[in-house]
Amino acid sequence: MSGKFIVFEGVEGAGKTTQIQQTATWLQTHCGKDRSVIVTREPGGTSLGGQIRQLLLDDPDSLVSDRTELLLYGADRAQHVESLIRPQLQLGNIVLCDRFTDSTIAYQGYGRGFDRADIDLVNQIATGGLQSDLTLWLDLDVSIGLKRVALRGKPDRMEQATLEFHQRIRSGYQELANSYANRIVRIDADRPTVEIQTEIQSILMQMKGIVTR
Ligand code: T5A
Repeated sequence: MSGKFIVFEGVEGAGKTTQIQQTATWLQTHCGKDRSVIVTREPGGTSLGGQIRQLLLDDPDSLVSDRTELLLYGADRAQHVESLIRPQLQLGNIVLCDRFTDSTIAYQGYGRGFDRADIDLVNQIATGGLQSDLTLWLDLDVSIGLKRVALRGKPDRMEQATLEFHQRIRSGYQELANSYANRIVRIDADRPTVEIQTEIQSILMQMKGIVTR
Protein backbone atom coordinates (compact mmCIF):
# COMPACT_ATOMS: atom_id res chain seq x y z
CA MET A 1 0.00 0.00 0.00
CA SER A 2 1.68 3.22 -1.10
CA GLY A 3 -0.63 5.97 0.17
CA LYS A 4 -0.52 7.64 3.57
CA PHE A 5 -3.15 7.37 6.25
CA ILE A 6 -3.34 10.27 8.70
CA VAL A 7 -5.90 10.32 11.49
CA PHE A 8 -7.11 13.24 13.61
CA GLU A 9 -8.28 12.38 17.12
CA GLY A 10 -9.48 14.20 20.22
CA VAL A 11 -12.40 14.93 22.52
CA GLU A 12 -15.58 16.68 21.40
CA GLY A 13 -14.94 20.12 19.93
CA ALA A 14 -11.16 19.73 19.90
CA GLY A 15 -11.06 21.27 16.40
CA LYS A 16 -10.49 18.14 14.29
CA THR A 17 -12.92 19.08 11.52
CA THR A 18 -11.51 22.62 11.30
CA GLN A 19 -7.90 21.38 11.15
CA ILE A 20 -8.55 18.51 8.76
CA GLN A 21 -10.12 20.84 6.20
CA GLN A 22 -7.24 23.34 6.42
CA THR A 23 -4.69 20.51 6.25
CA ALA A 24 -6.36 19.07 3.14
CA THR A 25 -6.30 22.42 1.35
CA TRP A 26 -2.62 22.92 2.18
CA LEU A 27 -1.61 19.33 1.40
CA GLN A 28 -3.30 19.28 -1.98
CA THR A 29 -0.79 21.86 -3.23
CA HIS A 30 2.20 20.22 -1.52
CA CYS A 31 1.81 16.46 -2.02
CA GLY A 32 2.41 16.18 -5.76
CA LYS A 33 0.08 16.39 -8.76
CA ASP A 34 -0.38 12.64 -9.14
CA ARG A 35 -1.90 12.17 -5.68
CA SER A 36 -5.22 13.22 -4.21
CA VAL A 37 -6.04 14.16 -0.65
CA ILE A 38 -9.18 12.41 0.58
CA VAL A 39 -11.01 13.75 3.64
CA THR A 40 -13.26 11.34 5.46
CA ARG A 41 -14.62 10.64 8.91
CA GLU A 42 -15.97 8.08 11.34
CA PRO A 43 -18.70 7.40 11.83
CA GLY A 44 -20.26 8.22 8.47
CA GLY A 45 -17.50 8.07 5.85
CA THR A 46 -19.59 5.90 3.50
CA SER A 47 -23.21 5.80 2.42
CA LEU A 48 -23.97 2.88 4.74
CA GLY A 49 -21.89 4.59 7.44
CA GLY A 50 -24.09 7.67 7.11
CA GLN A 51 -27.06 5.57 8.17
CA ILE A 52 -25.07 4.06 11.05
CA ARG A 53 -24.05 7.58 12.11
CA GLN A 54 -27.71 8.59 12.31
CA LEU A 55 -28.46 5.58 14.51
CA LEU A 56 -25.54 6.40 16.80
CA LEU A 57 -25.77 10.15 17.14
CA ASP A 58 -28.86 11.90 15.83
CA ASP A 59 -31.42 11.09 18.48
CA PRO A 60 -30.05 12.13 21.91
CA ASP A 61 -32.82 10.11 23.62
CA SER A 62 -32.44 6.85 21.69
CA LEU A 63 -31.64 3.82 23.83
CA VAL A 64 -28.52 2.36 22.22
CA SER A 65 -26.95 -0.24 24.50
CA ASP A 66 -23.19 -0.01 25.08
CA ARG A 67 -22.57 -3.31 23.26
CA THR A 68 -24.67 -2.22 20.31
CA GLU A 69 -22.78 1.08 20.23
CA LEU A 70 -19.40 -0.70 20.16
CA LEU A 71 -20.49 -2.98 17.32
CA LEU A 72 -22.07 -0.17 15.30
CA TYR A 73 -18.82 1.82 15.42
CA GLY A 74 -17.06 -1.39 14.36
CA ALA A 75 -19.51 -1.98 11.50
CA ASP A 76 -19.11 1.61 10.29
CA ARG A 77 -15.32 1.15 10.31
CA ALA A 78 -15.39 -2.19 8.50
CA GLN A 79 -17.38 -0.68 5.64
CA HIS A 80 -15.20 2.43 5.62
CA VAL A 81 -11.89 0.56 5.49
CA GLU A 82 -13.00 -1.87 2.82
CA SER A 83 -14.87 0.46 0.49
CA LEU A 84 -12.97 3.72 0.88
CA ILE A 85 -9.78 3.87 2.94
CA ARG A 86 -7.94 0.80 1.63
CA PRO A 87 -8.78 1.43 -2.05
CA GLN A 88 -7.65 5.07 -1.77
CA LEU A 89 -4.37 4.06 -0.10
CA GLN A 90 -3.82 1.47 -2.81
CA LEU A 91 -4.15 4.26 -5.39
CA GLY A 92 -1.34 6.07 -3.55
CA ASN A 93 -3.56 8.83 -2.20
CA ILE A 94 -3.38 10.58 1.16
CA VAL A 95 -6.36 9.82 3.39
CA LEU A 96 -7.13 12.28 6.19
CA CYS A 97 -9.60 10.67 8.57
CA ASP A 98 -11.55 12.36 11.37
CA ARG A 99 -11.37 9.62 14.06
CA PHE A 100 -10.40 5.95 13.72
CA THR A 101 -9.56 3.00 16.02
CA ASP A 102 -8.23 5.14 18.88
CA SER A 103 -11.68 6.72 19.21
CA THR A 104 -13.12 3.29 20.00
CA ILE A 105 -10.39 2.61 22.55
CA ALA A 106 -10.92 6.05 24.14
CA TYR A 107 -14.74 6.22 24.04
CA GLN A 108 -15.91 2.62 24.32
CA GLY A 109 -12.85 1.46 26.31
CA TYR A 110 -11.94 4.26 28.71
CA GLY A 111 -15.36 5.94 28.46
CA ARG A 112 -17.82 3.03 28.59
CA GLY A 113 -15.49 0.56 30.35
CA PHE A 114 -15.20 -2.26 27.80
CA ASP A 115 -12.18 -4.55 28.16
CA ARG A 116 -9.30 -3.59 25.95
CA ALA A 117 -9.15 -7.13 24.52
CA ASP A 118 -12.77 -6.83 23.28
CA ILE A 119 -12.09 -3.43 21.73
CA ASP A 120 -8.95 -4.70 20.05
CA LEU A 121 -10.87 -7.63 18.60
CA VAL A 122 -13.58 -5.38 17.15
CA ASN A 123 -10.92 -3.05 15.73
CA GLN A 124 -8.99 -5.98 14.26
CA ILE A 125 -12.10 -7.41 12.58
CA ALA A 126 -13.07 -3.98 11.25
CA THR A 127 -9.67 -2.94 9.92
CA GLY A 128 -7.97 -6.22 9.03
CA GLY A 129 -4.96 -4.75 10.83
CA LEU A 130 -4.82 -1.37 9.05
CA GLN A 131 -3.25 1.32 11.26
CA SER A 132 -2.65 5.00 10.72
CA ASP A 133 0.79 6.12 9.56
CA LEU A 134 0.34 9.10 11.88
CA THR A 135 -2.32 10.14 14.39
CA LEU A 136 -2.57 13.80 15.34
CA TRP A 137 -4.18 14.00 18.78
CA LEU A 138 -5.68 17.45 19.32
CA ASP A 139 -5.62 17.65 23.09
CA LEU A 140 -8.08 19.99 24.79
CA ASP A 141 -9.68 20.37 28.21
CA VAL A 142 -13.05 18.65 27.78
CA SER A 143 -15.07 21.51 29.27
CA ILE A 144 -13.65 23.90 26.65
CA GLY A 145 -14.51 21.47 23.84
CA LEU A 146 -18.02 20.86 25.14
CA LYS A 147 -18.59 24.63 25.43
CA ARG A 148 -17.51 25.04 21.81
CA VAL A 149 -19.92 22.38 20.55
CA ALA A 150 -22.75 23.65 22.77
CA LEU A 151 -22.65 26.91 20.80
CA ARG A 152 -23.75 24.88 17.73
CA GLY A 153 -27.05 23.93 19.37
CA LYS A 154 -28.58 20.73 20.75
CA PRO A 155 -25.91 18.19 21.80
CA ASP A 156 -25.85 14.78 20.08
CA ARG A 157 -26.16 11.50 22.00
CA MET A 158 -22.44 11.32 22.85
CA GLU A 159 -21.96 15.02 23.60
CA GLN A 160 -24.70 14.94 26.23
CA ALA A 161 -22.90 12.25 28.30
CA THR A 162 -21.44 13.31 31.66
CA LEU A 163 -18.32 15.43 32.09
CA GLU A 164 -16.66 12.48 33.86
CA PHE A 165 -17.25 10.30 30.80
CA HIS A 166 -15.49 12.86 28.59
CA GLN A 167 -12.67 13.25 31.13
CA ARG A 168 -12.04 9.49 31.07
CA ILE A 169 -11.80 9.73 27.28
CA ARG A 170 -9.18 12.46 27.46
CA SER A 171 -7.16 10.37 29.95
CA GLY A 172 -7.49 7.46 27.55
CA TYR A 173 -5.97 9.49 24.74
CA GLN A 174 -3.12 10.48 27.05
CA GLU A 175 -2.40 6.83 27.85
CA LEU A 176 -2.57 5.90 24.17
CA ALA A 177 -0.14 8.69 23.30
CA ASN A 178 2.25 7.43 25.98
CA SER A 179 2.00 3.85 24.71
CA TYR A 180 2.28 4.58 20.98
CA ALA A 181 4.63 7.54 20.92
CA ASN A 182 5.92 6.51 17.48
CA ARG A 183 2.45 6.86 15.92
CA ILE A 184 0.51 9.40 18.02
CA VAL A 185 1.59 13.04 18.28
CA ARG A 186 -0.02 15.33 20.88
CA ILE A 187 -0.94 18.82 19.75
CA ASP A 188 -2.09 21.48 22.20
CA ALA A 189 -5.53 22.40 20.83
CA ASP A 190 -6.15 25.28 23.25
CA ARG A 191 -4.62 27.80 20.86
CA PRO A 192 -5.73 29.86 17.85
CA THR A 193 -6.52 27.67 14.83
CA VAL A 194 -3.73 29.21 12.76
CA GLU A 195 -1.09 28.23 15.33
CA ILE A 196 -2.37 24.66 15.45
CA GLN A 197 -2.38 24.46 11.66
CA THR A 198 1.21 25.72 11.48
CA GLU A 199 2.30 22.97 13.86
CA ILE A 200 0.44 20.31 11.87
CA GLN A 201 2.08 21.45 8.63
CA SER A 202 5.48 21.38 10.27
CA ILE A 203 4.90 17.80 11.49
CA LEU A 204 3.75 16.70 8.04
CA MET A 205 6.76 18.34 6.37
CA GLN A 206 9.03 16.19 8.53
CA MET A 207 7.13 13.01 7.69
CA LYS A 208 8.60 10.87 4.93
CA GLY A 209 6.58 10.57 1.71
CA ILE A 210 4.03 13.32 2.31
CA VAL A 211 5.24 16.70 1.08
CA THR A 212 6.99 16.87 -2.27
CA ARG A 213 7.33 20.63 -2.69
N1 T5A B 1 -17.15 7.91 18.54
C1 T5A B 1 -16.59 7.87 17.30
C2 T5A B 1 -17.05 6.83 19.41
O1 T5A B 1 -17.60 6.86 20.51
N2 T5A B 1 -16.35 5.74 19.02
C3 T5A B 1 -15.77 5.64 17.78
O2 T5A B 1 -15.15 4.60 17.46
C4 T5A B 1 -15.89 6.76 16.89
C5 T5A B 1 -15.27 6.70 15.53
C6 T5A B 1 -18.62 11.43 16.52
C7 T5A B 1 -18.97 10.88 17.88
O3 T5A B 1 -18.78 9.48 17.86
C8 T5A B 1 -17.92 9.11 18.92
C9 T5A B 1 -17.12 10.31 19.20
C10 T5A B 1 -18.08 11.44 18.96
O4 T5A B 1 -18.87 11.61 20.11
P1 T5A B 1 -18.82 13.86 15.62
O5 T5A B 1 -19.98 14.77 15.39
O6 T5A B 1 -18.08 13.42 14.42
O7 T5A B 1 -19.33 12.61 16.40
O8 T5A B 1 -17.98 14.49 16.76
P2 T5A B 1 -16.57 15.06 16.78
O9 T5A B 1 -15.68 14.17 15.99
O10 T5A B 1 -16.19 15.30 18.20
O11 T5A B 1 -16.72 16.42 15.99
P3 T5A B 1 -16.97 17.85 16.53
O12 T5A B 1 -17.40 18.66 15.34
O13 T5A B 1 -17.86 17.84 17.69
O14 T5A B 1 -15.57 18.35 17.02
P4 T5A B 1 -14.28 18.70 16.20
O15 T5A B 1 -14.39 18.23 14.79
O16 T5A B 1 -13.12 18.25 16.97
O17 T5A B 1 -14.28 20.29 16.23
P5 T5A B 1 -14.65 21.39 15.11
O18 T5A B 1 -13.51 21.63 14.25
O19 T5A B 1 -15.95 21.00 14.49
O20 T5A B 1 -14.82 22.63 16.06
C11 T5A B 1 -15.88 22.71 16.99
C12 T5A B 1 -16.20 24.20 17.21
O21 T5A B 1 -15.06 24.82 17.79
C13 T5A B 1 -14.56 25.87 16.95
C14 T5A B 1 -15.14 25.61 15.57
O22 T5A B 1 -15.29 26.77 14.83
C15 T5A B 1 -16.48 24.95 15.91
O23 T5A B 1 -17.44 25.94 16.17
N3 T5A B 1 -13.09 25.79 16.98
C16 T5A B 1 -12.33 26.58 17.73
N4 T5A B 1 -12.62 27.58 18.57
C17 T5A B 1 -11.57 28.21 19.22
N5 T5A B 1 -10.26 27.85 19.01
C18 T5A B 1 -9.93 26.87 18.17
N6 T5A B 1 -8.65 26.52 18.00
C19 T5A B 1 -10.98 26.17 17.50
N7 T5A B 1 -11.01 25.14 16.62
C20 T5A B 1 -12.31 24.91 16.32
